[in-house]
Amino acid sequence: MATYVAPVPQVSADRAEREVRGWTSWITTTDHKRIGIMYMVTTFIFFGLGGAEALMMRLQLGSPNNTLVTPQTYNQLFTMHGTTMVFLFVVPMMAGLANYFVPLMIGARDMAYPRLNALSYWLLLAGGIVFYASIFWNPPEAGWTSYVPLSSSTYTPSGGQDAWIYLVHLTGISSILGAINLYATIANMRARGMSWGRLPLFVWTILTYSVLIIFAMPVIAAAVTMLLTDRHFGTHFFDSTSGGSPLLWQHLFWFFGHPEVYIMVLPGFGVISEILPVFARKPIFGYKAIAASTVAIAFFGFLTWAHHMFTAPIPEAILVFVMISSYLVAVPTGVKILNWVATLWRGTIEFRTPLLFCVGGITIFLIGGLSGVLLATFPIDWQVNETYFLVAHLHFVLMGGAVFTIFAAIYYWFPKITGRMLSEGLGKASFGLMFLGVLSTFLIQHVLGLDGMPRRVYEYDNVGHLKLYNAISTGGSFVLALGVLVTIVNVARSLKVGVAAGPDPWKANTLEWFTASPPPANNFDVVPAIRSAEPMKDIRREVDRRSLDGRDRGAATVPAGNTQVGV
Ligand code: HEM
Ligand SMILES: [Cu+2]
Repeated sequence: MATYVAPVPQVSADRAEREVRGWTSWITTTDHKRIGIMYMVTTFIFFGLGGAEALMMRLQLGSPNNTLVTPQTYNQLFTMHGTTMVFLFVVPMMAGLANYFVPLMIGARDMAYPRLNALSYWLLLAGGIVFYASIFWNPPEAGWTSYVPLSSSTYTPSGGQDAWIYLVHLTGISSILGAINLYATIANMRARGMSWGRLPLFVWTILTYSVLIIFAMPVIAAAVTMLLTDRHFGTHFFDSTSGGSPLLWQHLFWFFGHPEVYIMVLPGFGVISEILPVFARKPIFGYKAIAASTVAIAFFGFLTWAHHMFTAPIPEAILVFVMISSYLVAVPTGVKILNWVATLWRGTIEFRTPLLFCVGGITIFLIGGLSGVLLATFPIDWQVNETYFLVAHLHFVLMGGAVFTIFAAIYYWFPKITGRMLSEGLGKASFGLMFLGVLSTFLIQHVLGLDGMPRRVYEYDNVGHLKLYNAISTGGSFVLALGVLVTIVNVARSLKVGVAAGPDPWKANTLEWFTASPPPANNFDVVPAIRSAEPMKDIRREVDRRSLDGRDRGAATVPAGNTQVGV
């Protein structure tokens, strides 16, 4: 393997040097990489809070008729937990990853609108602070779905519900601005030669994520505004006693809520599509099918919202339509999974931590997808609606599609962000604990649901196997938490003592590996022309060919990233 050392570009090094210093440089930054890091750190802290709330709930449910928390506190816990995980962890974590990596992967020097980008981050933080401030008064307690009349001023007059509304507003504006920014960046700032057919698959999913946000978020923004005026300004949009329609809330919420699921999992699918070919040492199988299935999932995702409302008074003909469109989503999803399997098939597989999290994530997601097909069959949904079967389903989907893929992304991209490798040993331990933790926490909940245990209850009687099953689930949640902790330790440790990564530790395919780790402020001094969907392979091949030729033509002809690039 030849090492090509490009001339050190003084200008960018100076600029990078000047920008790094001091905390004020962080709060005033418009650099997409720093904004990306702030997103990732902030959302991971919210993941910790949401996780602590989950553990408190699982402790309460650990034994029958437990009195650790009051019924009202339990309501507040599941509301805070669900809302935090969706609005303050997964969606903005994906925005953070996109922020950091989209410009690097397409060979751009920043996002299209850097200041708007900073605004998006600060709005997210403001939303989180407004929401969490409510724990000092009265946290919201109407669930992450805030169904009326539970969320009306009659049932929950407390300001916590209003804090929830502001959270949705602020994070919603943040997401919309971020999505416009990402879309503009991807549409306009790609390197020379990077046609749509050569766009990295992660970038395809972020493009789709952005379009979904732009279509879905305004709907929930309108809905929560109507809820706000119902609560405080005498309107009756959702008030059935004055001619309003509670069902309207459900339609508006789920018209946003179902696409929100794809907003949460599609970027994770993009991460999988980047990582599998690198660790199978083969090109991705079915690039076009995977890109097209992303768009297809997003399209069908807008037709299925009423599968969350199968028990509401809706004509059966419509339920049948919704059931069939929900099945249709499974088709492009299956296409993706088959292509991933084909990518691994006969590959020279290296079982490193990023790959383990991908394969584990696919497995977990698949279980959630299977129970999803069952739930989309409305006669089945009528039986298990609002039971732990649903709690199991949603956690399998989000754990596999979002949490595991986020961890895969952390292990894959940490070397790029920090210049240091994470420990493989700790990484594998973390993966093992988290995988076992998810299975033991949530598999048994399918049975709990079939046995009739309703969701959102703070206690249960000691009948049947409820005690045993709940104890297993609670035990599992602590194994899962321990697994997360191991990764936190791994990150903290590697920041200090991690082995230097160099620009391209995985011999990967996409352009972010062309520049130094961490990349300098301007990302690239020279952006190479793109000739395929795997530009780094082209570059490595080119360098090899030149060194075999025995003649090195120097910086003028071999495109080089920054400072020192060994390829
Ligand atoms: C860290 C592991 C996790 C554990 C142990 C856990 C546990 C729980 C528990 C006990 C509930 C309440 C069930 C009920 O009483 O109905 C719940 C609800 C929920 N969780 Fe999790 N959870 C975890 C991670 C996640 C993640 C990562 C997400 C999303 C990305 C998530 C999203 C939700 C949602 C949306 C609800 C429904 C809230 C509601 O009913 O309003 N959870 N979870
Ligand atoms: Cu749905």
